[in-house]
Amino acid sequence: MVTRGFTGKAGDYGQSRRLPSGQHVVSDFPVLSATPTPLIDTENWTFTLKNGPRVLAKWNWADFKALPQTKMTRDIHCVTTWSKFDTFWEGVLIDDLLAAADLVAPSAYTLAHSYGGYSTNLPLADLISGKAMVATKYGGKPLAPEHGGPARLLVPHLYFWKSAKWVNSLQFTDRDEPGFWELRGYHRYGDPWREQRYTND
Ligand SMILES: Nc1nc2c(c(=O)[nH]1)N[C@H]1C(S)=C(S)[C@@H](COP(=O)(O)O)O[C@H]1N2
Ligand SMILES: [Mo]
Repeated sequence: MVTRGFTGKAGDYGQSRRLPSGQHVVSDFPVLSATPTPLIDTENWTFTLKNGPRVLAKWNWADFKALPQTKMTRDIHCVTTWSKFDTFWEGVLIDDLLAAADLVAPSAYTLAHSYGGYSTNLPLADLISGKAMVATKYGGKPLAPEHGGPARLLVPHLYFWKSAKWVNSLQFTDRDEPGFWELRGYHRYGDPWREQRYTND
């Protein structure tokens, strides 16, 4: 499989415009997890929208799969320097979740939480307007457990640690509160195009 971007020399216009500084392209799909893979049965899976501790809306798997499903092909960029082009996902846009909950967002900041205890902070603005989804399929197939199945957040324009695997809730917070990696030295926002890898970048 050869495409123009991959074969161009360093500095080739097409690739440099597409590959953020300090990144290299991979064709495999590395697995990066801080914890063992939790095995979650879709029978028991739920996804909750919260405002602080208060539940705003909650879906089980069947209800979630009945929401509008959207396809997305995007490049992804991991802070450990690999990037993968043209990854193909399907799931529910955050816009469609908020619409289904008939919700006016109560704050501008969120924390995504996962089965297993992982979390990551995201401004609401980075989740809406078609930018992000809760993905349940990758490459046309149900999302594999090691990549976050049954469902993961996909926020492809930020470093991939923001795309919480095994996601089970999105919580509105009054302030921007750091999550798992942000408390351990990773950047609060994580824009790969500005190389926001670590806290003070
Ligand atoms: N729940 C959870 N989500 C997570 C992580 C994790 O350890 N736990 N790792 C993050 C990091 S650092 C990266 S690079 C991506 C890796 O996703 P992948 O294993 O599908 O490549 O998931 C992110 N989401
Ligand atoms: Mo990562």
